[in-house]
Amino acid sequence: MSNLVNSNQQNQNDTSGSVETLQRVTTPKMYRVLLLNDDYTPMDFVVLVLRRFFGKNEEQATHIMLDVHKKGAGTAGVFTLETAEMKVMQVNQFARMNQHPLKSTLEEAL
Ligand code: TYC
Repeated sequence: MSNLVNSNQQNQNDTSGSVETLQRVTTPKMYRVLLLNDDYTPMDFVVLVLRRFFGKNEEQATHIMLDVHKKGAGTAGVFTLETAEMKVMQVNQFARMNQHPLKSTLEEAL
């Protein structure tokens, strides 16, 4: 599927791919930022991360943290690719700086 706007004169009457193209132009792909469970990062630190980088309140952050703790992974937020990549970098750097093994990653939200 093309990410380009259909501006080529020769292709003006070729509507194949137009719906997908318009959807892509107007609706960016979204990405989930996941937090991964581990055995060592303190629960309070994960709650802090969710509040600091994902704008969660104490109750929301605790709920997400416990979900990750029980299930192995969970969604901290859903963003465009550029923002999701930035959040992953910030979380992983902040965890490293505080010597915790906490990791975040991203996946396309379908
Ligand atoms: N499992 C950790 C503990 O028992 C807590 C934890 C939760 C760690 C979520 C990482 O993404 C995480 N201290």
